Amino acid sequence: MDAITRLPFLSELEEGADDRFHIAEREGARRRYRTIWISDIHLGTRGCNATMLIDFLDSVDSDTIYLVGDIIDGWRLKKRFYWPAAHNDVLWRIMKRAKRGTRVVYIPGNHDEMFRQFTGMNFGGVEIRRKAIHETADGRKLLVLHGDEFDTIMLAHRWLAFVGDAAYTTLMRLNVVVNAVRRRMGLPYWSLSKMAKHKVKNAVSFISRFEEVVAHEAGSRGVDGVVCGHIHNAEMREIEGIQYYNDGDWVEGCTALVEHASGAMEVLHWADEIAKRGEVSPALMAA
Ligand SMILES: [Mn+2]
Repeated sequence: MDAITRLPFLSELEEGADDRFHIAEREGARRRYRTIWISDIHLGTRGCNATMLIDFLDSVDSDTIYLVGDIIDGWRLKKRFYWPAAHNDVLWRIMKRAKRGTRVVYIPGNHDEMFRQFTGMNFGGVEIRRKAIHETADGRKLLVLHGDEFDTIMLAHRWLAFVGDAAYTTLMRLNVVVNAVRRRMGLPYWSLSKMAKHKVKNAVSFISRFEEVVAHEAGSRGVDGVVCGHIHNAEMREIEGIQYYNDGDWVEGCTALVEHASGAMEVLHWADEIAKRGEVSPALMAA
């Protein structure tokens, strides 16, 4: 076979690969939002729910997408290299989105702080920032940052965060096992640590304290609200006249924060969205 006859075959292959990544696009129109915020994906760890995130990315579209930190878990990767194909697929989709004209702003967190040295740079259409000010369609100014900036202010709670981290890692592992069993039984995704978090009084007070500190700091910077991640707890509430938004995580909560065309904000719980479709998709079954 000469080079010329091989060319159409090669381009067909590439198109095929493209289709494989855009199944949702053909099944129905993507939901369009003005802005999407996602964070705490922790690519490079077993806890990362890449399959659910791929399903999300294939179902939605936006003018702007903010990656609010802890996208790649450099800490974990340094200890043990773990990088399945699905984790590549997540990055591939985001890069492709940037190439197609979506504004992609990446604000590295503490787990991917190695990317903070590239602040102000632009990689393949992805802007790297330390923080950002987002203006909503209804004219509100929101400070967007990861949230680990407040860890020092939270110093009194540091021991708790440390103890919490070890327990959380164990819970995350358990969560993977529990959901693998649930999938096999045809049951929808269920968050173990989400439930545990709401049961443990200390964790709850840590979370509400964090939210108050972040809102207070945002208030002193003269913005209307703040969007962050870091504590893996999706939330939308007003604290001392400041709108506090947390986009959650893709380890167990599987949540995103979105802004509608009107400026209205919403937290999307993707496991619930999938459950609403009334069936477990083959892609999720195979995961
Ligand atoms: Mn973090």
